[in-house]
Amino acid sequence: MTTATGTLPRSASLIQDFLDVDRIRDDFPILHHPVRGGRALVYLDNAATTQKPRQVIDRIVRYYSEENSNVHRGVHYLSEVATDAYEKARTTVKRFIGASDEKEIVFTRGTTEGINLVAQSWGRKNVGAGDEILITAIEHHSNIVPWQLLCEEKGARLRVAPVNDSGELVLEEFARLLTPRTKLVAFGHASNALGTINPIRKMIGLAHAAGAVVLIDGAQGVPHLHIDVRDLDCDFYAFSGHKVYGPTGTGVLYGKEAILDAMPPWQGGGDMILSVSFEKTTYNALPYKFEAGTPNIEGVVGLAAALDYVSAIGIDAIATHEQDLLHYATKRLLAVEGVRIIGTAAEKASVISFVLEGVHPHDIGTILDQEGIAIRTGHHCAQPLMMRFNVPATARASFAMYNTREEADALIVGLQKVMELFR
Ligand code: C6P
Repeated sequence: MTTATGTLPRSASLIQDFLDVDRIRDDFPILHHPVRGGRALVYLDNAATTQKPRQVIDRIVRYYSEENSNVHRGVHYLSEVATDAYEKARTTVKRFIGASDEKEIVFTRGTTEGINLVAQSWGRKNVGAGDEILITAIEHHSNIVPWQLLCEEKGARLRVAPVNDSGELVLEEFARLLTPRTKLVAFGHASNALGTINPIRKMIGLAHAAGAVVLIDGAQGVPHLHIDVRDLDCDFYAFSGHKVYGPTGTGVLYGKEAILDAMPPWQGGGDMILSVSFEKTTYNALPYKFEAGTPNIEGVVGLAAALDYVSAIGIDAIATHEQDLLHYATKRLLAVEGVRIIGTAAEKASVISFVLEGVHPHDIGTILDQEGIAIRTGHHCAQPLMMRFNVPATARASFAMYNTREEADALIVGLQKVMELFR
């Protein structure tokens, strides 16, 4: 079974009907909404964003119908109700990722904002000229550019641990690149472009042994793997709500309390202060110090509903089902003439990147779209990784809890049509 560190279930392919997928699909109204002139939607773009269950949509409607107010500001009834809902959501997130305290849960707009927060606050304070930041070759731009900006500003050096031809981190190289100058190590839990699941427990151990602070980009981890930040012992873990069935514009930055406490605020405004005078401002306690301005209250309560939904189904059951789809679709794809899968790591999240000989990925995406099949094509915000594999772009199918083997079959039929058109 899935463990606290995010190991995938080994027996996945044996358990085809672990989830009641029909019942789950009933919870997602959009899956029953035809596209492209009446075609059934086959939504295989879940790594970009997941669809939302009725439980999340209804929660947002209820928030605006019965609870809407600003938080932490009013003494009136609605402000209390909204504040209560917002803070209860923090507790839900805390439990979901195994944090010790609500103070360690900072609400953000998404993974990107969480990483930028750490770069701008922790980074500016702790990284200096000649210091190093270590990332890996499979990072999303959101886990590259904030560090480049910081390095440029501080005269620090960005180092990159390589991946092998399967898209797996070369752990010995990663270890070799950790030096006494390494201040921070930042890596994805799982790759959005290839699916590779990193051996994060080992990586965290190595980074800590070298005296570095560790940030995990969990955008593609939280939707598929059980997360226990205390057990992992990472210093920061950032993720996006919209990739785990929650609303867009929501995210979480987990940080160890002592580390967050020592960090300066990164944005100024309402809610992050205790008192303001023209001479001096004192800052609010954690986590409010990092939540300047009116937050995305509706989004946060929707995110809590999404995490409750995932918990009720069970992340282990979801992982088992997704692994079944991954293995089934991989096998069927490999049987299609001209298909080459980019990213063949032993441990993968339910993401399959591929190219089709003689066909540009955008053409694949456009033709599949005419059949109602949604995949993503392009560089997946991981251009250095595309260069590593010598491809300008790939087609990417990514599976979620509501996908079925029949949808994987539809993808294969669609690809056969693509091949016929280009033959
Ligand atoms: N990847 C994809 O189609 P935001 O945009 O902040 O919610 O997430 C950014 C991000 C960071 N890290 C990883 C590993 C990601 O996959 C993403 C988002 C989407 O693959 C959109 S580019």
